[in-house]
Amino acid sequence: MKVLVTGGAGFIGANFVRRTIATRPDTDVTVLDALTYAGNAASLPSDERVTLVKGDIADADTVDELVRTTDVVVHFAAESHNDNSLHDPWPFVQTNVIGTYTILEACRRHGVRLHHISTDEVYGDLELDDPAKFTPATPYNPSSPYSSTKASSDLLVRAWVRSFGLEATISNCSNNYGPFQHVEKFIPRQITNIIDGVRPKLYGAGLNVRDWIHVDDHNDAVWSIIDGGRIGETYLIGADGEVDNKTVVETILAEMGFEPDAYDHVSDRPGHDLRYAIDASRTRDELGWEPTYIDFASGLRATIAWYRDNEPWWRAQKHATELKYEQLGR
Ligand code: NAD
Ligand code: TDX
Repeated sequence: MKVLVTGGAGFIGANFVRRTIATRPDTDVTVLDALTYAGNAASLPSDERVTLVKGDIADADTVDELVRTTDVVVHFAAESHNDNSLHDPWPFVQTNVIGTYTILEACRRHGVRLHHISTDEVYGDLELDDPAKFTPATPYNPSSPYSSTKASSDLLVRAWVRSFGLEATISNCSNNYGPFQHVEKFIPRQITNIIDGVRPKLYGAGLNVRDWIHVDDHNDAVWSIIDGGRIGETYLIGADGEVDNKTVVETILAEMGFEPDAYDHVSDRPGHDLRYAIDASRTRDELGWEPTYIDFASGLRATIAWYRDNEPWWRAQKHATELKYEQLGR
């Protein structure tokens, strides 16, 4: 099988490529990635079954040629960071909306199967005491330029399935953690701050809840959907990993040998979503998928060890990332 992975030099995409090469000997991978600030060729395995093409998903000619010669497209490429979207929304509209449109048109032209990767943030947020979780029937209600452009891309995929008979599936996953995540994101930012002797930074009171899942569990679910998912369906992916941000920071500090209160509160993110929570029962019941990283603390411990052991991978990004945050006052 030939798989085209867009955004394969980013966090989740690179882990997907690594897992695919390790677990599916019959599959060759082509990565299409623009290598933006978030992409890193060094995240990819060196393997003759992996080819990296540097290019933009909104470039119709490049996309057409690659889609024409593949069996399935797994579409990860996106601008992915909420804080950046609040500072400058345009790249989010360009990549997440126009880029997805370009991928859809190429898949339509060549009759190629698409799996579209999306996020639980399309559903907006939940109250802390709401017993409900997001399901595939939850109405879309995105809050930020990031989540609204991801919601837009999902709606385009749904329309291409209905109107043009495109063979596509969608997954909406909760917050991922694990190796190769950019140091702008919450968990790697705090781990690398602590390594650098800087106190972790908690937005607002730190009561916001995220539903953490290990990136390998996400990617295993993606393969389950490609292998057995029903065309046109939306699958939610989550591992019942709800934790508030304050507890995450305290756990990281304790794991790294510091007092759990050795962090600072900084100004809150505008429009900050309060809580995300996924009901993944369709994905579990229909596809038999189960997460394997059940214990968040041990997954965090392994992630901390990875950042300690792989400083050359993240060091080059750290200074510029913290300069951006300084300008945002966070
Ligand atoms: P990331 O920012 O780490 O990686 C994105 C990758 O896409 C980078 O390699 C970047 O170079 C590439 N890219 C950006 N614009 C491009 C363009 N125009 N053309 C080609 N390549 C381009 O993001 P991530 O965290 O790995 O997220 C991957 C996908 O998963 C996104 O679609 C995101 O919405 C979704 N998602 C992420 C999470 C999470 O917790 N990180 C959770 C659910 C869903
Ligand atoms: O320094 C920080 N301090 C802090 O308290 C940072 C960077 C974040 N936070 C908070 C904000 C969020 O409540 O931590 C939480 C997680 O923040 P991010 O890592 O920026 O993730 P989030 O905004 O929840 O979005 C992530 O999950 C869903 C990904 O970035 C998205 O791509 C994905 O769709």
